[in-house]
Amino acid sequence: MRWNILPKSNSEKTQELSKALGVDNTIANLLFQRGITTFDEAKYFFRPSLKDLHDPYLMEDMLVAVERIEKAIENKENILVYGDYDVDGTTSVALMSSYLRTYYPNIATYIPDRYEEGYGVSYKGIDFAADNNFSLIIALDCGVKAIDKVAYASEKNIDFIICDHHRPGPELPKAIAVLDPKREDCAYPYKELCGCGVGFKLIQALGARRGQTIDDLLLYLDLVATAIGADIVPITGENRILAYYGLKVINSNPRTGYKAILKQIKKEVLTITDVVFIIGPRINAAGRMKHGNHAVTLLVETDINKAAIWAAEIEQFNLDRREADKRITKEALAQIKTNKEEERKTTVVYQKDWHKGVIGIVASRLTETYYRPTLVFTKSGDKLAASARSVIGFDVYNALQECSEFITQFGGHKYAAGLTLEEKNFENFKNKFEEVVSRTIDPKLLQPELSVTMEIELADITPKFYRILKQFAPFGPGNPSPVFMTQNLSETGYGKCVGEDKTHLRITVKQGMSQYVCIGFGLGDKKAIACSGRPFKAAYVIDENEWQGNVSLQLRLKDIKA
Ligand SMILES: [Mn+2]
Repeated sequence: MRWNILPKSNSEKTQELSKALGVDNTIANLLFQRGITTFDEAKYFFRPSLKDLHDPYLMEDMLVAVERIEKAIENKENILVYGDYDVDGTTSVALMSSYLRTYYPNIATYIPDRYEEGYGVSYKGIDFAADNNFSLIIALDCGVKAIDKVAYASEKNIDFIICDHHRPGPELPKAIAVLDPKREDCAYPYKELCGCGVGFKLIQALGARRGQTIDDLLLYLDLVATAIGADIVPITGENRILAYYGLKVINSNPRTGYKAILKQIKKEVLTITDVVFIIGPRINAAGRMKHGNHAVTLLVETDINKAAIWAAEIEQFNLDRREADKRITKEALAQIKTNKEEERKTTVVYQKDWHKGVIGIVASRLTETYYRPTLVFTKSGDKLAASARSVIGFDVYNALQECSEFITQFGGHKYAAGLTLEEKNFENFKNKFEEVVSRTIDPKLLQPELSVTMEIELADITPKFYRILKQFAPFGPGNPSPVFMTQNLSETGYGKCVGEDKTHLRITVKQGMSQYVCIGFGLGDKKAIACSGRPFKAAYVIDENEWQGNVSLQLRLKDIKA
């Protein structure tokens, strides 16, 4: 791994900040790296406050959206809450439908089928609305580009309110309201909300007209925090406040569906990372293995006994997903080996019976072994379908565009894309993709990079230091968990490989008077470096380890080098 050590600022300003806050220079530096340079900014960061949430009416079209929903309720219209099958979509639908149902019964939900209808607003969904006498659709986490579909609905006398966070095209759909902070004409001060976040702003606006305050809406923040984590939006500004309070809800009194999920998991306090890796995959598994509706059903259920049944169902989808994911990854790795493709610049694998719902996850996994642009194909109808994943810094969407002569259809963005092609074009495509990537990729991008926040000495890790560090959470894009680096470490002599297949490394590092236990997941092959008797350097995250009720600090190793 390449270590990229972020620059450290030693200006007078960091010293001023460290004095003003009463923290050491390392903490002041960590704040500076995050753009926090004054006492007030530090206060906003360390003490997230619901009072700092923005007025929802600053969002373009908000008032029209609220008035249309109020009119629908007055006229006893049927309202269809529509959203995608992923975590952001299903949590959005659960949020909006459960909020509206607290005072209006004629609400139904609709999640498109991942395989039959695909991503976004579908004609089938609109037909469903028309056939069942719905006259208003609230679309969440999708719709900002659904120009033709909104027009089609309009012909059938169905109005649309769109709550999206994707970048709009040159033209907006002719909906009653298009709520999207990324609209160029939208003055909303924070642009990085997720779909569920935009939905939350709409219920905040609806609530304000009914005399509700933010305290009345806190119970919806468990959903918002989950969507923020799973949709990989920056955890900065308003998102950080929503995630912070959402985690509090999850850890104190979450909705019944969460209680049912968490009952099956032994974990006392969930961090945002836990939410992403424990709750996220379970919600997603419904859409991948069966149908996203199952996730919504669980998220809106208020009866604990019923919720337990839905949660068990979802647990099974997740187990199936995990098994498929493991098996397919193994088969794909074997394919790369058998075909002796280790030296290529791309990974392109295909097997006709791989589950379409997990090929994206498998593509991500394969990049852990062969760090290069990756495509995983399976058979879909009479065509082949693939999920693409890239490496940091390389635009796989552009690369696919250059191969378009062999592709039937493709879409996506810089790091993830999907495509279909004719089976007869597979080999040509595979060769062309390899040719394009080899020609255009900067070779250094093919080595994974580790972003190191700062170099410190082990003696810098004091209880106070760690206590403040914890208050940097919740971590995520825009506010990464700090990775530290320390040089001149020695190992105390009991280092060993641990875990079922001995792939993890457990060592104790020492520098001067300080020593810490370290765990390095997947770093078993670095034992020789650590235990050579010569000094080495390590990059790590500081972590808490709880064992038999005792909490101690440990270092979670990211990498070590001689
Ligand atoms: Mn989204």
